[in-house]
Amino acid sequence: MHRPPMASPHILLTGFEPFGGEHVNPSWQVAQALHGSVIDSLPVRALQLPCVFGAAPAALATALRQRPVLVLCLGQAGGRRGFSLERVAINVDDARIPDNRGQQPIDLPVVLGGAAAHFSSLPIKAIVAALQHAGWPAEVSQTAGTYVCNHVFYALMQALRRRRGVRGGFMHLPLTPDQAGAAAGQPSLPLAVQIDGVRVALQTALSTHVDLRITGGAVS
Ligand code: PCA
Repeated sequence: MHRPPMASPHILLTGFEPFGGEHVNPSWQVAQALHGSVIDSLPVRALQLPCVFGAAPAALATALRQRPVLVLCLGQAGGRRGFSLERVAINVDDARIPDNRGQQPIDLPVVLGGAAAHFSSLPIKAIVAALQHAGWPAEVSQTAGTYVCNHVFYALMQALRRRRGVRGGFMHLPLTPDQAGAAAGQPSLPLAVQIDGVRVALQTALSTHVDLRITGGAVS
């Protein structure tokens, strides 16, 4: 009888294909660089997601069937200075620009009838603290936007509600210096720093079971 291969414990790390006129996306460059590395005895498996509403969570759902023990989804956020640990995914798609298939949903739910929002289950404060301790810019972000990243983040947390013990969340990354947006004046962070930062974030997520109680709030 044919049996599917046993899912072995691993970390799932996703990044996106380029979008919005850029030729690269640091989120995929970082995920690709860490593919195959081992963190706390767990191998990292990288997966590239299309920047497409619907297709991106579908690809993620297939990878979740392989039973990762930790899931970190990465995305590019032009304009952000450092590592942005997303606190919350909201149940709204509202695209400012079309996705890579030309879809531009406006004010549609990610999941029909789903909760208004889902929180990250990563220790976001501890990760921010670890990144800052290493000397890199990092902050808690109160919004992942309303484009494909928030869409994937919401779908991830919706799926993980039924996976006890599996933690997941989303981190936005700044541009790298060689991107068009950086040439146009947006802040950037070298790719090597982004790779090191994501490795530290994964290590911290695995070693922290109760998040730090330090402020990451914003007044507005
Ligand atoms: N960033 C976009 C989608 C893909 C990506 O890398 C976003 O922030 O929604």
